[in-house]
Amino acid sequence: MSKIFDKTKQFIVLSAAGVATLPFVSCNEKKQEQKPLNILYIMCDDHSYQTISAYDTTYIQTPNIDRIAADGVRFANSFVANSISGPSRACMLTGKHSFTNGFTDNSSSFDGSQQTFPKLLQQQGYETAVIGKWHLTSDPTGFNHWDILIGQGDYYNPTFIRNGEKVQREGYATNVTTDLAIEWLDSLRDKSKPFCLLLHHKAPHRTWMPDTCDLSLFADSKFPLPETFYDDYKGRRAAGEQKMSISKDMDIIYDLKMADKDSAIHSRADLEEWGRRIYRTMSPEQKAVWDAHYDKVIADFKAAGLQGKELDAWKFQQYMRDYLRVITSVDRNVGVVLDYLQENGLMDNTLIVYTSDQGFYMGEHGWFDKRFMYEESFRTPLLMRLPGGVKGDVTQLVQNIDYAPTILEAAGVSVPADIQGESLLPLLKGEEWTPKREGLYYHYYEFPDEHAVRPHYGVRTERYKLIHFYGDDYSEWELFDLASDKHELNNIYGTAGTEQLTDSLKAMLRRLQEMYGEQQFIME
Ligand code: SGN
Ligand code: CA
Repeated sequence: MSKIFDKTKQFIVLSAAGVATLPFVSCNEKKQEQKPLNILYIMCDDHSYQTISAYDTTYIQTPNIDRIAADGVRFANSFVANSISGPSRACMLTGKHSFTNGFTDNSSSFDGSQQTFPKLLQQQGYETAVIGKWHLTSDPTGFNHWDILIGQGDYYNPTFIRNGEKVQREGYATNVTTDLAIEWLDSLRDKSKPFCLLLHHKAPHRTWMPDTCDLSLFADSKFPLPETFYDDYKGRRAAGEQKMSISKDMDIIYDLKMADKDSAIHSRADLEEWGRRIYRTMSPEQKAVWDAHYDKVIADFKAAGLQGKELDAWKFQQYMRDYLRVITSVDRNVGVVLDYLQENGLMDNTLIVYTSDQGFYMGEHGWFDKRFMYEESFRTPLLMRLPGGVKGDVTQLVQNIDYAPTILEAAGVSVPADIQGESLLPLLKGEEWTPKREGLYYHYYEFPDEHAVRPHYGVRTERYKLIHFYGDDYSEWELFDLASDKHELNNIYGTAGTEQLTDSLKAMLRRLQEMYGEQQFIME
């Protein structure tokens, strides 16, 4: 933990209600008031750490998200337990691995009768809300207020379900979600209670549709192709079999918006049909602005007649432009919420979290999407700003099952013994932290839909990663030394000299599976 600045003048104490409070020093520093700790948890869908400037400045500046990092902790090694939306959200809510919380893939339905951290906070007197993407199929439980998108939700004029009632709302999803959050913070909640708000943007999920005001951004940018864009997947069978390649699977019409008016461009039949329908929720005014931008791009694309690697490179550039435009809107909207907290005196008693439901491929290995235990999708951005906490980088390996115990402990609510994650609060306060787990356990289950990534589980330590891809008549092990092979191109499983290392990682994997109760997945 490198501490840039340590504000240890403030201490967390417990109020009579059992809720954590921070001593508050008024402007003239004479009067001491006790303020309970609020929670603002912002989570985007598929927001890669590569596109947050607090992590990486290659592609974009995100000054507002960076405000959270600048005034708090940036987790430099933050990971998920299962790199896909619903499962990831269930891990985050319960503090438990997928197998334990029962939501293993996106076709699952969340058992809302189980323990979650919002429910525990609510029982201790918190006012709780979830606004935006939910994606857990069953209705939210443990929230005083919920206003959620249906499934993935639409980018334009999306329909929300507010406490059970469907309401279609005009506008762009990221702006609308922010407005609903501010409305709840400002006028719907019971202000006599501390709050816990889960603000879940659907952006920047596929198909990366920008707000009309951001369409012209990045038009002239040329983004560098990732080093591994033309990966040949040698020695990594499952990586070679996926269907999430920019070259082969990213659709010109559906993903890259080349839905020309004279229907001269064609792509995969089902995706072409969907691609021509992604505008169905737009108003004529929104569509007119959209067309004024894309019609020209479509005309240029047709005229260029690109093939092969030139077409691949064009697809990458177009993907990046749309994705980064969507991020620009996310960042602007994060700024709106931070400004609201600032203007309403809530900065000094609110824990602010920024994260994503998983990482995302920005062309690394030639891919979009997530799912694999490889670094870009196993990692996820994580920034936490605790009033009175430290600022700087945390380098220890942390995981999204740790969020629930961290938030509970910060709120002064006791952490139930069955939670599998470990509280990161000591790290936010600049204290020593030694996790009970020896390494990170990961398990991805969804197959074959939608991107043909084989189910796999594995363990990651600071230096090594061992993965087992499995299925009927399918068993492939991969071992990487991240110190010498950060892009995970060289599978050293089964090579001479790795026997002892492999045995010790397999033994660690077994111990982790035993600790988390998933022994039936131990395979040879
Ligand atoms: C949709 C997307 C997939 C994506 C999954 C899961 N297809 O099905 O590309 O992998 O969601 O994403 S789309 O045609 O509907 O855009 S997740 O983040 O929600 O798990
Ligand atoms: Ca996601």
